[in-house]
Amino acid sequence: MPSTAATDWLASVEAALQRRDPGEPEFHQAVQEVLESLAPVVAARPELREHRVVERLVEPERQVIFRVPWQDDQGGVRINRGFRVEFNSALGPYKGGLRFHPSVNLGIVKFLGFEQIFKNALTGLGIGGGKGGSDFDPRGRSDAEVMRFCQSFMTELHRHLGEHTDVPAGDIGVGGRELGYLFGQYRRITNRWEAGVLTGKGTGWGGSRVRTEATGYGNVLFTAEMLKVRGTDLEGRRVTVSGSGNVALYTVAKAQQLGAHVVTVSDSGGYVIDEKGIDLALLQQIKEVERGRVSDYAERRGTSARYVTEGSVWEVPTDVALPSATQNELTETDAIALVRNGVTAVSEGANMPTTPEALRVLREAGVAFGPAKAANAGGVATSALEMRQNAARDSWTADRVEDELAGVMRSIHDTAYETAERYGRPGDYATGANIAAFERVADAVLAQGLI
Ligand code: NDP
Ligand code: 2IT
Repeated sequence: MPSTAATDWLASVEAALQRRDPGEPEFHQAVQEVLESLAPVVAARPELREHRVVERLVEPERQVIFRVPWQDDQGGVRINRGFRVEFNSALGPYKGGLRFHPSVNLGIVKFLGFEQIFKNALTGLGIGGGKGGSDFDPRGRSDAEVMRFCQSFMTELHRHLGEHTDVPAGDIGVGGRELGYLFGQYRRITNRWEAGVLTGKGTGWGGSRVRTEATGYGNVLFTAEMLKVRGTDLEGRRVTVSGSGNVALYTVAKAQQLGAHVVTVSDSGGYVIDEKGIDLALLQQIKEVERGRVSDYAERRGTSARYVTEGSVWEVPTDVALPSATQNELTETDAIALVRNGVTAVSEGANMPTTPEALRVLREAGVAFGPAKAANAGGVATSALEMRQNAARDSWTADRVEDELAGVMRSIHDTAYETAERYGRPGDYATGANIAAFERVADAVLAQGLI
């Protein structure tokens, strides 16, 4: 099939999807970003169209939506909505995090689940793609309220899970505390010690060392690989980071270990610019112990730090930008500002933080761009290592896990880089990652028949 026919056909698949699943803009955006890359593959392999592999990949295998009733500390009845989208299990059990945030809806869970299929394929490990969550807002809730919510959520979700079936982990609003409550309730309902049913567990009860750090560490390692190709490294580089949650904190940590000068973090209220460099110990105390805000950091840090509530963190001049908060947080205007200020690399710790318009600006300017499904795959890869440890009833040292993580990130980098070259798009990691991941999943789907 000529490439233009392939492009037209992919556009028709996308148009059908938009008609069939209206009101899911983030899902459409994620699908479009992948399909845009696939014309050369579809043109070269007619069996993909004949067996309708692309149409099958954009349709989740199963979607579960459920009511989550719980009681607040005043005795009031609260109702939230729970989701689990089991997107694709051609390569292994559904795997992907749970997000608790008021913005969560089916379209957002589907975008995250769709991305997860390809991210997980890139790790080279045996994990399928899924995602879940709730519109529950943990902010301002007591530990007891979070526990009751998690118990109610798991009371429904447990029937869909299993170490060989579907294995959730954390995402926005779901960290160690929530995973503890979720695991406790799963164990209580099922009467099984089934460690491999959730990842990101505490290291004292089945969790892998370095899982907490893995997403941020992995994104910095991926960035270092991209810089290496360009004959440089992170030593002495000025770095800006957005977010101040799990991914952001360990992005700051690893960037600093590699000699970078990290000057920003943010949250939904604003950002902090700290010209002396982020004091990680203070930030961790405020975020991980006190569950505070970046404004508290600015207050306690002294004169080097300033809290800014106007404009965008991406207006701060930088060599390397690492968005680590949420989807569509880096817009076209932001990309123009970054390029004007001389950015050389942007790598996505968050899922889909860069809008399509912003990506176009970065591409045209020749900025090295690490797409989320490659750059932030260190978290889920380490989850797969946690599953491996659980299956063997084993517990690896931090050094061993970090070595494996570094190996996975290098391999993802090289796969994306080489695939982009092979398809005539040198340096285009986004296209390389999409094609390499799609081919791995598509081959498995084709081999397993009409399922
Ligand atoms: P956390 O809940 O730990 O932190 C989220 C951070 O992002 C907070 O600083 C939060 O600020 C900010 N944020 C969230 N939503 C918004 C919003 N709508 N606008 C502005 N800021 C926002 O989550 P994680 O660090 O785990 O996740 C961050 C990103 O990384 C997400 O895109 C997630 O999907 C992705 N990711 C996470 C992985 C993991 O292992 N945890 C793995 C791979 C990707 P505030 O407190 O004000 O809401
Ligand atoms: O987006 C992601 O890759 C995650 N939130 C981590 C998923 C996982 O199963 O570790």
